[in-house]
Amino acid sequence: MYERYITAASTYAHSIDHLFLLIAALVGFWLILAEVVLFALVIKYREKEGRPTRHITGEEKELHRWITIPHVLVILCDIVIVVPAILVWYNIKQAQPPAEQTVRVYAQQWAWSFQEPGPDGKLDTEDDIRTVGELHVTVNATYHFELMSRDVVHSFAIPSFRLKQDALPGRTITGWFRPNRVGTYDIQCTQMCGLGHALMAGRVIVETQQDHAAWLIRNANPSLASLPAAPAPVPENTTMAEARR
Ligand SMILES: [Cu+2]
Repeated sequence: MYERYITAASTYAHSIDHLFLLIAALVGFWLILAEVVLFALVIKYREKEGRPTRHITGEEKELHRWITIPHVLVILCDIVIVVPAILVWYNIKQAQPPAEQTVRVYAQQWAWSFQEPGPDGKLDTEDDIRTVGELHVTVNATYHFELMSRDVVHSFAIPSFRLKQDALPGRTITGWFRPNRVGTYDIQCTQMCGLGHALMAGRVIVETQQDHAAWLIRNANPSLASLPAAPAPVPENTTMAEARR
């Protein structure tokens, strides 16, 4: 629905978008109605020659209704927002579908670094691939991430996935995403974390299974991972992991 303005590249992006639309529609309806009524009353009861000002206490029944009826309606609208909001929250933040891959994300002033499993598919083994500023993932695979901060509070955000999660020093926070569209998307820090906060950008590269497998082979250490000895030629957009070798 918002594809014209912002790409949706994860399985839960649309449920967040629908929630935003619901909130905007309900809040927008009450905003416009309240402003129309306000200005209509201001114009209707403006100062007029010979009309005395009426003292209104708000205690009369017919005046009280101007408060109680909108009040009840706004509370009903709150319920209409809260119920789907809890469902979306539960599906994204509480329930975690089983992971096909797990990656580790480190936030620090002022860069993102990542640890991904190498060709063996397991973290914390010798063929792990470490990158700075670039996360490579496979399309249509469910990823768990373990998010850590090395210094202050940061926030790991991938707007195209509608993913945002604070990173807190001393804690490992887990979450998940499932990219469903091949492409390169921004990673941002969305928590003021110091002078270089605005420069703390990265990107996530969602690639096909074949491209990801080729990237793994190019970046894993062949002597450690028992991989084909001859790595593919280094492409133009050399990653940090590639540059390290
Ligand atoms: Cu920041």
